[in-house]
Amino acid sequence: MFRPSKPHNHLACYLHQLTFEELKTGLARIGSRLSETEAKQLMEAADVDGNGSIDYIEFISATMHRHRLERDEHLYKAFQYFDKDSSG
Ligand SMILES: [Ca+2]
Repeated sequence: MFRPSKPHNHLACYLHQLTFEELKTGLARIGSRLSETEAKQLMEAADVDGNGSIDYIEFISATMHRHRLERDEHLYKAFQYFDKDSSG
């Protein structure tokens, strides 16, 4: 069955919250070289309001402030993966 690769419900991206498990799973899936420790640091750095999950705004803010991370583009792809997961 044909399915569009890019749904245009961008609002869903803003509403979806990533847990640490989702973050790790997604990073591994795209072949990220971030270690468990680095993933946790990313999680803690990104979770600005400390509610234990990362929303899209926090995610983007983290990648903007943390240029030492390898590839922001990689991380953005990761978020897109998570979003696909959440819709299924
Ligand atoms: Ca948060």
